[in-house]
Amino acid sequence: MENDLAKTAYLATLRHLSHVAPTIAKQIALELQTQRSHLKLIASENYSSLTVQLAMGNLLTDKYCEGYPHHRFYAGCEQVDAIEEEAATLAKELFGADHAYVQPHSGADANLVALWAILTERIQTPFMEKLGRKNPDQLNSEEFETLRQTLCNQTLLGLSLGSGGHLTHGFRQNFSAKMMRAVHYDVDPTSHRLDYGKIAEIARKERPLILLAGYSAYPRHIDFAKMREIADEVGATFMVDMAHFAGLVAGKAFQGVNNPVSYAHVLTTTTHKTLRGPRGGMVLCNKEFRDSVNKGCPMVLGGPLPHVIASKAIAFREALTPEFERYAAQVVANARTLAEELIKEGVSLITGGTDNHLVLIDLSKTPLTGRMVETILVEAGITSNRNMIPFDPEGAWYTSGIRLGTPALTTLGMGSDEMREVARIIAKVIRNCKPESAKSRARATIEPKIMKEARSRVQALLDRYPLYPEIDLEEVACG
Ligand code: DSN
Repeated sequence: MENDLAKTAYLATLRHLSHVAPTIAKQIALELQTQRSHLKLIASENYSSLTVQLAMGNLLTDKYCEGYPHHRFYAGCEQVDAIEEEAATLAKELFGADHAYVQPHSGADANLVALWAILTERIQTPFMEKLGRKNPDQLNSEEFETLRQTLCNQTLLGLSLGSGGHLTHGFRQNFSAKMMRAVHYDVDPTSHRLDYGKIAEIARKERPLILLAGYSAYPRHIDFAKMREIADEVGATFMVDMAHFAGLVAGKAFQGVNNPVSYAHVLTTTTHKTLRGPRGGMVLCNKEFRDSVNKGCPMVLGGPLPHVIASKAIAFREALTPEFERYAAQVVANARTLAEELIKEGVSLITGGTDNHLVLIDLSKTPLTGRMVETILVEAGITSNRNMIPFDPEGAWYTSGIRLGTPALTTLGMGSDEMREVARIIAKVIRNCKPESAKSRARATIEPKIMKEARSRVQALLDRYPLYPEIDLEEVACG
């Protein structure tokens, strides 16, 4: 995938670090070794290209550029303006969006910017207009307090954390539930799928300012046309958090009513999951929200990271290629094969399968918790994460679920045969795993013979699909 120049530059950087900061270089090398010795099945992770990584290591990190292109609070932003405009233009082309704001440092930050922009456009602006003032600075204390209370009392309706939503979708311990009045919809208790009739019923009762769709752990498609209809019926702004599946949208694996871009007023995403870019976030929106979204920094965010924005531009360019479309289709095909084989092997899945890149194993009918299985799988050389299943009796720490995702293994080049082997290894580990004691919800045991077999089968897969084969750590001499 990478050319010789990228390899040379990457190795030179590591070699340099090993001279000037051996402890840091050593941890980077160890991280590579760890990632090389495990099958990465964390649904929200991926492997970015060496070029995406290299683009972040430069002097752009030294530049302050609060504001947005051609409207900055610092001098000397001409180059940063050009880079940010290029990244935004590529993002718009990739997703077919009216406007792209590429500054958010993460998906959570992107969500904050989006919520704030919607509150600004829909509540603050009309409030100011009614009083004949331009901005909140011109309000007296009493008026400002009324504005503040009005903003806080607006309703956000999103998928509950337990049903696969995200912390920033109004989870009570998160800021999103304190800046607004948060209410939730759940998945159906039996099918574990979204029930659009029920969502419409809740929306009619709650009259939300914002209807939010999107997930971190929901293995099925969302019908965004239906969600938009609900939003329109109750006069809500429709926001979609596509952090998990943005790469599947960009790569055209999600089309029609499953592609949210033409249905949502505002969309948010991370750039490092299925999209395979640098760690970061982004907001897409229609023209109505553009001006408020652009003011995300400095009103919501700290200073932009121009070196990361440069890398986002590289990633968007990579995602505009036919190779990326093939990748996105394979991510979905691999998840489906993984799910089918797990079921064949007797593993229970939430909703009985998947439409996207993730699979949610249901351990609730076993004596195991997600915490136990997560730990045992890491010993076997598989990284995944424990995750709540809908209405989880074990809560968020121990959980009754394991979330698996195919974006990273697909990047390595794995296909259906490999997914079947991965499923069989995981199923065998789960079948042979037992709680360590009646009291423990965290620790499990497994026969050493089974563990040894699992490890060697994992290693056989890793040997065939090496991570960053261009990088020879011996050459770097930082170990
Ligand atoms: N941490 C991300 C995930 O794993 O889904 C969401 O924030």
